[in-house]
Amino acid sequence: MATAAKKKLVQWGPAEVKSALLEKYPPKVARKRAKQIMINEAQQNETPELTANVRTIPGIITMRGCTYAGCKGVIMGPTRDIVNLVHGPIGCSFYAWLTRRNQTDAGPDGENYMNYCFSTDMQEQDIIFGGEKKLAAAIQEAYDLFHPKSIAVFATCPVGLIGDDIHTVSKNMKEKFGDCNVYAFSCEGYKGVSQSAGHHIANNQVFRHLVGQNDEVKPGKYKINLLGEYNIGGDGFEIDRIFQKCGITCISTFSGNSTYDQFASSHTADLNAVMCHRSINYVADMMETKYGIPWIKVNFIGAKATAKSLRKIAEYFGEKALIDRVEKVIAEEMPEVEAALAEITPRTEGKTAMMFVGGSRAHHYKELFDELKMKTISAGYEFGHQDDYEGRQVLPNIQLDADSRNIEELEVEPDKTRFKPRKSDKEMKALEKAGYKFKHYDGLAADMDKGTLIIDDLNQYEAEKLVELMKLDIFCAGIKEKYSIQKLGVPMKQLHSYDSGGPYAGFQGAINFYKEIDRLVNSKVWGFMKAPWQKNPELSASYVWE
Ligand code: CFM
Repeated sequence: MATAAKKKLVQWGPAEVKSALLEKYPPKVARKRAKQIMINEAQQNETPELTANVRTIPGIITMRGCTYAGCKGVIMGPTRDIVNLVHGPIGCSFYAWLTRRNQTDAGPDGENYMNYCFSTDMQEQDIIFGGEKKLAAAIQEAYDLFHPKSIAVFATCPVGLIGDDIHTVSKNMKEKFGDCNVYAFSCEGYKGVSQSAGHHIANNQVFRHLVGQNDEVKPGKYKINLLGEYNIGGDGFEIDRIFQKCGITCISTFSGNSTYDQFASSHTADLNAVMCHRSINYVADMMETKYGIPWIKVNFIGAKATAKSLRKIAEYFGEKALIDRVEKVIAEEMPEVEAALAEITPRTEGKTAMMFVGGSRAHHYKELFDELKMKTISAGYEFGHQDDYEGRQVLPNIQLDADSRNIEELEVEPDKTRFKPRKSDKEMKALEKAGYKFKHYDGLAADMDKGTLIIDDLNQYEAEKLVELMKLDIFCAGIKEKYSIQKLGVPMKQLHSYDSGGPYAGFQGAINFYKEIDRLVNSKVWGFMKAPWQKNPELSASYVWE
């Protein structure tokens, strides 16, 4: 144990690692990248230190996706009874078809279009002469075949370039049908610097066309919406199980295992619990302004975090019956979690991890590694904003660039008839006085140890360099990174798709995760791999003109 631990020790200090990452870049690129690599001080800054949500430097192999992916794939992808029709070349649909592992339960009505791939299949002649007629025909065809409640249309890059008016086409079809809500998303892939812009575009249209469409009051007590939970690998099923056990009514999940009606009646809930801050904070803010629903940040990744989030929800409602029931559920669920940890942590303690995922999981999954007594030595997001790294207190000091201004900000006002404060001013103040925080998120940096490296928009080159320099025990990212990391002799866990595993949320999910990580970090197979830099310590080359 002692010699193994010695061998694994981080041999380089963070400042040395940072300069080694930048060493090979041309000076201009190095200057830009330096601003996106932060040696963590774990301070709560008022002004952001790390640069984020900026364009990837051309030529760099980023881990990011496009704006269309963030809108069509991420926010709208898990909605089972809305036909998601892509206006564009077939590749955009094909490569987005069932690649994100959001699961769904087709429910008693059986209405589920998630396994279909709807596309207008744009051809050259549509690019030259315009594709609006083809889009109208495709909407008609989907309607005739399925009679869905709703059809969502998504723009791909060429649509914006040729100027097809997808909004007018959708509006006309909606009027023509009368019983099917049709609306469109201007989420062309190039619209923003990453998929994050697609989240914002999707949030705006979901708010405009879906939220508030059904005023019917749903049965149940303690009504919440869970925002930013996408049921990857069945996470949402585990969270729903826990909610049901606690007697908490989840009116709507945005958007794991969701239905049209859930969005339509989400404004009848009394609390918005936000899981993924990055992708859905816009909806939370807009619902608060328009309907008076407060929002809190929660996290159901990690057993302790799950317990904490449940207690936070119970405290908000403040009724003894709920508080007691939540405690009872936690007391019932935790022994199995603790037994698994007691068995596994002796084998995982002291091991090191790195996580580079989307815009919130690098933070959430740190909870699970903490529970395994593993150390997260470096982490970052593909497309997080500065508030996701350093906390929402930096929001007033974030300088908006042209790319961010390009994304529409909706003007929202309190609804004349439906705005209703869920708690009186006095009640809200009392909760805040007792330490309760609304509209609050501390971000990743606050939870990372001092001296760890926080890196935004990590790229292929830097990922390999980090592994070489820091000799870690497990690397977490996505499919694009998986095999290049494994070839370096380091186990790799996909935290987007979970490598066909999961769920990892809630209590049962935490146990699944502990077992999986135990298998990965303690497998001997990785020791047999030889990374290129182990075989040939340095490759040298020269340019032909040199
Ligand atoms: Fe939110 Fe997500 Fe994430 Fe995200 Fe995503 Fe995802 Fe992700 Mo992949 S919504 S930001 S755009 S938690 S698909 S379920 S895993 S990058 S960290």
